[in-house]
Amino acid sequence: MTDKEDLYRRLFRTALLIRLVEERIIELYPSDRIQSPVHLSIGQEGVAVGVCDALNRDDLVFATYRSHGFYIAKGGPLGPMFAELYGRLGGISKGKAGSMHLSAPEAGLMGSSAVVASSIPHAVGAALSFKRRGDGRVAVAVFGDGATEEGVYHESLNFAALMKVPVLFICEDNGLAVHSFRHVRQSYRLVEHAATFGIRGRRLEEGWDMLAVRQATLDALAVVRTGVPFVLEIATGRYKEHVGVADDFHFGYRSAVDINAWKARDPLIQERALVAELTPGVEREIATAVAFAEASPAPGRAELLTDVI
Ligand SMILES: Cc1ncc(C[n+]2csc(CCOP(=O)(O)OP(=O)(O)O)c2C)c(N)n1
Ligand SMILES: [Mg+2]
Repeated sequence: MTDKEDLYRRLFRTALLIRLVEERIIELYPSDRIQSPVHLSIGQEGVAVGVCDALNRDDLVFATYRSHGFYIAKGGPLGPMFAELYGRLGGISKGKAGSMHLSAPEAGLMGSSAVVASSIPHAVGAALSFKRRGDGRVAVAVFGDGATEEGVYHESLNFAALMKVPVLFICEDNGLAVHSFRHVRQSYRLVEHAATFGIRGRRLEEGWDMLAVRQATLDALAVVRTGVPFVLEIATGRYKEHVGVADDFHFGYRSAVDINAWKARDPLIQERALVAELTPGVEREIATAVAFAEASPAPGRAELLTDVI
């Protein structure tokens, strides 16, 4: 196998793991064992996989409530992730954080938050600390297109540009904030907007293409590692409803046609032979993780006030 084929299989397997984990979540959800709301990233896996593969393990990612993909792609442990969704003691945060606040600091996923845009300034702060220590690491802020409408996004760009810190801003542009399309919400284009702060940027249309995302991230990181911010906007498609495990075409705000265009290019749908070959191993990994969560005890009263202050 060539290096390129090897790389593609590695990316593909991680993307498939994310997709099948979220499909398992869909199956489990009606049983009520998952104790938190879930924001699925089915359709968006290529972004998490391509970005994280380009990073070093000690580069830090700060993400959102829609971060199962980034948690897995950055190398967070799967059993503790399921246990976290279950609200169990074996969870990565002993069951107190849930799906929307995943973290795996030892793997470089520093944190994620349900409050839109709130982890963006944290990434900028981490980047400032890396700069002061001169240790060559970078911080990555991951956020949706809707998050760029929050004031703190603009403040963060300004501060990052002024202080010249090594932060990569990754916008996952799925075109939607809940049920609202981007064109009715925004009068700016992200790359041009970043340029007004003196920040270089790029928009990538092929968010389904893991190799293209990885290469665009490597190119952006080459700039960031010189000690300046960069904005990388990646177009992608959310297949499921905003929050929850169902489809949402019956709401009438969008039609399946919009998403079918993404599905037609989605390697996890189109490359059936590779999916069939890799699925059994991935399913075994997921079964072990779910069994870990099922066996993990619920936190008792003694845990009520630990780790919260
Ligand atoms: C500060 C804040 N305002 C509003 C909300 C409600 N809210 C949750 S997700 C969301 C849409 C965000 O869209 P986007 O940033 O594009 O991310 P996506 O859900 O598409 O991944 C909103 C408005 C919130 N959680 N936090
Ligand atoms: Mg969005």
